[in-house]
Amino acid sequence: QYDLNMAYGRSTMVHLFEWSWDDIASECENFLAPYDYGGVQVSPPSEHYLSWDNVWWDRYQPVSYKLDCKKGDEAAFRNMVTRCNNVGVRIYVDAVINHMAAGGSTSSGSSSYDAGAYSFPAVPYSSWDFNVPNGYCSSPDGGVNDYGNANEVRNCNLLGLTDLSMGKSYVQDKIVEYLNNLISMGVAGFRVDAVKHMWPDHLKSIYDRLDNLDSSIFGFGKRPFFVQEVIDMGYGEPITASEYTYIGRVTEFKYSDKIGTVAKGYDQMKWLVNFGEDWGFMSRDYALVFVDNHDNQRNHGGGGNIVTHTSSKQYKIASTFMLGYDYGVTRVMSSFFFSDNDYGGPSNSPYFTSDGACNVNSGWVCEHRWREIRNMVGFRKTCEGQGVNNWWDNGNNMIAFSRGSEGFIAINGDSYQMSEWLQTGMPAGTYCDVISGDKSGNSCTGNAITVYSDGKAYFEISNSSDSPIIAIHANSKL
Ligand code: AAO
Repeated sequence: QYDLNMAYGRSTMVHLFEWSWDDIASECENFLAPYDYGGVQVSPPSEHYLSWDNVWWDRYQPVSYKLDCKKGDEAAFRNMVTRCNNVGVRIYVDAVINHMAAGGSTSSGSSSYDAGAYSFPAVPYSSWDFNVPNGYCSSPDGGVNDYGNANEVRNCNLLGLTDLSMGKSYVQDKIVEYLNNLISMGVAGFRVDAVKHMWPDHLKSIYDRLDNLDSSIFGFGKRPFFVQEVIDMGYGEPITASEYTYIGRVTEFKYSDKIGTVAKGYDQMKWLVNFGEDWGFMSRDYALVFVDNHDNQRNHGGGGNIVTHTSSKQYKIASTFMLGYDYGVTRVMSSFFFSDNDYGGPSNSPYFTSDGACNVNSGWVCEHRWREIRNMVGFRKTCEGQGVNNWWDNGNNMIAFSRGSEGFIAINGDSYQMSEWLQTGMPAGTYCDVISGDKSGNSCTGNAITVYSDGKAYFEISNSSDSPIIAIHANSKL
């Protein structure tokens, strides 16, 4: 199912990577709801192998489907879902259902397991429920080694992770139980992990058996949202993203690579005029897009030209374009600082500066709180349903466009100052630029832009600014 089931007009989710359930609940109330975020992708909630050295990826190694992970127990999870729903912010669960843990013996909860023997008694799964011990995997070492072999990719152990026999009705039953349990608590949908490693028809039978969402929150007959993680860079692997679009949305990894390529200056911004299907991306009706994700920001899968928070100017250019432009469902990444790719993040909660950003000493980056990004989430909400019009570029790296007559954005990615009169397509008036500040009562805390009766306005953007962008919209009008 492709619809996010978000509150009216909202369309952007944020991945609060490795945030605790308690911190997410507060963030929904204090920040996400007032700034028009529609939902949160949360890290996997299921009981998992617990590493001794605090790596983030131990959560991708389930031990059972109990909601007992290192960032909170079931009570905390339920409390988060309820508090977020109460302020109109949806929760999307990262569902790790392709496999169970690869090794280790300590779990985040109290369950014991023996990955070597394919034994996970807390589900329970036994060796009968896995592909490798039952001869369904043909690779000599039981691993996924050859992405050119679809059977191997789907029936062998990804990264040594014990691969479930998802064709078995018993295994499907257990997964359906797990997901339905989450639905009963009020979640709105799922980010499904490692989808390339599962057969589309197995996933379809599972999705079809899921309950409708809680009607007291979502209305009657609403189906869970799915975004399926398939890394398809278009490099000719036999498994493609398009095999999965008939059952739900799919991550468009090419978008992340290409927006990074442009933001880094390896391709001219003028070509963004038709960013989308014409670039070889999947239909916008199926795509979920992002500038970076938790894997490709640290070389853990995907690859390509990825921009991250570490190059803030490029990141702001890429993110404001993504949120301003009309393609796909948008997901904002929210990270913690790291130098070691395995580091699992701060144990303390985020804390904030007086202007609402995360204090860098807290260890949390909180890209979603950067003014340029959070205000473009509001821009996107205001412009929902409007097409891209009034495109302008200077033949190189300065671009501008409107969204119908609801919003207008100009970006200077060039090496000299932009000084241009542009047709905005907007009604006459004075608008606050939401990149340099906010609308506050009857004035702007940042720059103001005057749109004249002919729809034109003057845009001056310094190339040396770290945020070389101006954006105005109907709700930033004085
Ligand atoms: C950890 C250790 C492993 C150890 C394992 C078991 O790091 O060394 O073997 O435990 O003990 C996360 C971490 C993993 C971690 C795992 C379990 O990232 O490091 O393993 O938890 O704790 C493939 C999958 C894709 C997957 C990605 C990581 O297709 O689904 O690998 N992503 C998801 C999650 C991820 C998570 C898991 C799955 C597992 O988002 O966080 O892993 O639950 C090609 C293929 C891709 C493939 C990549 C792998 O892609 O097309 O499908 O992704 O290779 O690198 C470029 C790229 C290349 C790329 C190719 C595309 O050039 O460089 O990456 O082109 O054409």
